[in-house]
Amino acid sequence: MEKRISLTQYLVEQQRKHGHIPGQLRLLLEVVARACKRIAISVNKGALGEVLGSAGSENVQGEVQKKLDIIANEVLIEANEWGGALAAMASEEMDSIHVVPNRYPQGEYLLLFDPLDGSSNIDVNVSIGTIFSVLRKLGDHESVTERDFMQPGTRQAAAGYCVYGPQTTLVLTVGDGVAMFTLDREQGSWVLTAENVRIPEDTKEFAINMSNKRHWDAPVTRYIDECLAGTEGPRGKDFNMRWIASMVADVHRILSRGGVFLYPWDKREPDKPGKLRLMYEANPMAFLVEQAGGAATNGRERILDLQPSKLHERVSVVLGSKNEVERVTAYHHEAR
Ligand code: AHM
Ligand code: MG
Repeated sequence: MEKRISLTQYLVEQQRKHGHIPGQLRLLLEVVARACKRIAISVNKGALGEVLGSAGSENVQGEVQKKLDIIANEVLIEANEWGGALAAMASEEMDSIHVVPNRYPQGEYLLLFDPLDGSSNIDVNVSIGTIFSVLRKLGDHESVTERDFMQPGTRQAAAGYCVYGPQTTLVLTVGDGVAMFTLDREQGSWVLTAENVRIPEDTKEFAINMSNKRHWDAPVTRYIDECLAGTEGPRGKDFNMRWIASMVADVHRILSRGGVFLYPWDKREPDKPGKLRLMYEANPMAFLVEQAGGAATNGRERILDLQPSKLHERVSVVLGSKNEVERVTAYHHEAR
């Protein structure tokens, strides 16, 4: 039988090989992975665990919270606050940051997460996930504030997601390529199942919510119309479309076989740059995609270069196969 490599072994080897994952970061990633395991158990129980349906509350962004949104948020906070690696956390489900209480030691990292991404899929038994991003707290000041989180995505020390699908898979980067770990439920362990993940530069598959077509900006309409024109059109090839409505699951497909994902700005909410959140959705996904040889922009600029100005900032997202992302981005620049 082939030798199985666990998440712990992978991280220890990364630490030895490059010396760039400090012990605290390694511990933190293991704790996040453990929390994802607990969330996976709740997700799997479904109706039997009374975890489905709405919680009857709204988050800071005015979205109805599902029971699992809240459960996943609590699991992540509880698992992470006592470990000593973190100074504070931020989440899609919390208005402001959660500073590690003084009864625990303060660490040097900041953790951001979308505890349960793709919430609209929870009750219909379709893939959902957890997305996370790790930043380092800069400076040696004691108290931590929201300002400490305002760092561009290039500063991420690690990022990843866990997809709760037919398999539970943890996908991770510490800035040295992308690795995937599948949860072995019998053993309760994460087993390395893909390393040095690469996204093909070209693709014939796009992911966008087509029902918003009438609200898009001209460059997005141009790009999608050209894909839809198939062999007769300027692209000279047929395209396939997929839309899971869980960014985690759509990005997982793209990391597995290529493709391009778009959630662009649209006219429904002209004052918002997009639907997805920069700091705990777009940034971690952009880091993973770039580490796998793909690209990620907001239509004009590289996502990882954007300087955030608030925790729940929104952004347009175009990510995936490099040549397609460059094409969409060029269309935006041409239209300027
Ligand atoms: P959520 O974090 O509240 O679940 O929202 C984000 C999700 C993404 O996972 C997904 O790509 C998108 O919203 C789907 O949006 P839509 O329902 O407009 O297709
Ligand atoms: Mg989300």
